[in-house]
Amino acid sequence: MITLYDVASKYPRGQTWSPNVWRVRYILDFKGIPYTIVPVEYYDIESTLKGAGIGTTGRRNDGSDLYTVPAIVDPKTGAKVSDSIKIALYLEESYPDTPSLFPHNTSALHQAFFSNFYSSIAPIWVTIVPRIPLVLSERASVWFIDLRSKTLGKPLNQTDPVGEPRKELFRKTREVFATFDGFYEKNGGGQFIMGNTPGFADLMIAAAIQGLKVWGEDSSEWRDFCTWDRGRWTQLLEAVVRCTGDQNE
Ligand SMILES: N[C@@H](CCC(=O)N[C@@H](CS)C(=O)NCC(=O)O)C(=O)O
Repeated sequence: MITLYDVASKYPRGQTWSPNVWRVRYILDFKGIPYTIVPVEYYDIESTLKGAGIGTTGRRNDGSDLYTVPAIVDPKTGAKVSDSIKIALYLEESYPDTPSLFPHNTSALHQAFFSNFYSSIAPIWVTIVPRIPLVLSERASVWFIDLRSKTLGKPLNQTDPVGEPRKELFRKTREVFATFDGFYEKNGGGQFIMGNTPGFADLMIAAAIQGLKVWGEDSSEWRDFCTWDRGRWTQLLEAVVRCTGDQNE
């Protein structure tokens, strides 16, 4: 069975806050591939992945190696893969008898669509990152605050925009979602970008929406977001949850 390394949190076992990990979970669930989750504290990610023989996904600002979750080990093929998009493509290729993420040969379109969506909403994560320590264990939260304050060049609790810049950020993010709502509107009916057929872009967007829940489901940000585009985004999330089912064991 596939092992999926996740970042440990205060969430109940089997749940995650990380949009990157949600991407892989939705894909495994959608394809019906069983997996087991190994939660790893933030400060242990590097040593755990190194120990499992999983490679880096990049470099930190200071030039040191960066190890990230999600990462998977697949005993069926011996593959060890990190980076959510690489994992997605690996699963698509290695499990050809499962539902395709790219029906009717739409790999390029799905990837381009999602890539555009993701880079367009990227500025909003500045409001999520300072809230991540709240969902981590105490030690991991200290570690995270220290690391992010160093990489961001100021204390993490001073990075969340306030006042007019915050309003402007939300206005712009809402416009991005409205643009993508316009694309979904042209799908000929159904909740997914290809109508009634779910695909890669829907799962990836749902994972991003999961990430926004780090605001807190009782927060004014999340409650407001749920009203955007006539509730399109929470409905998409529900539709993705319905078509995936949880294969985590
Ligand atoms: N591009 C990567 C990003 C993954 C990522 O940033 N993961 C975070 C957890 S959500 C991580 O492991 N960070 C480790 C660190 O910053 O030390 C992907 O899509 O998988």
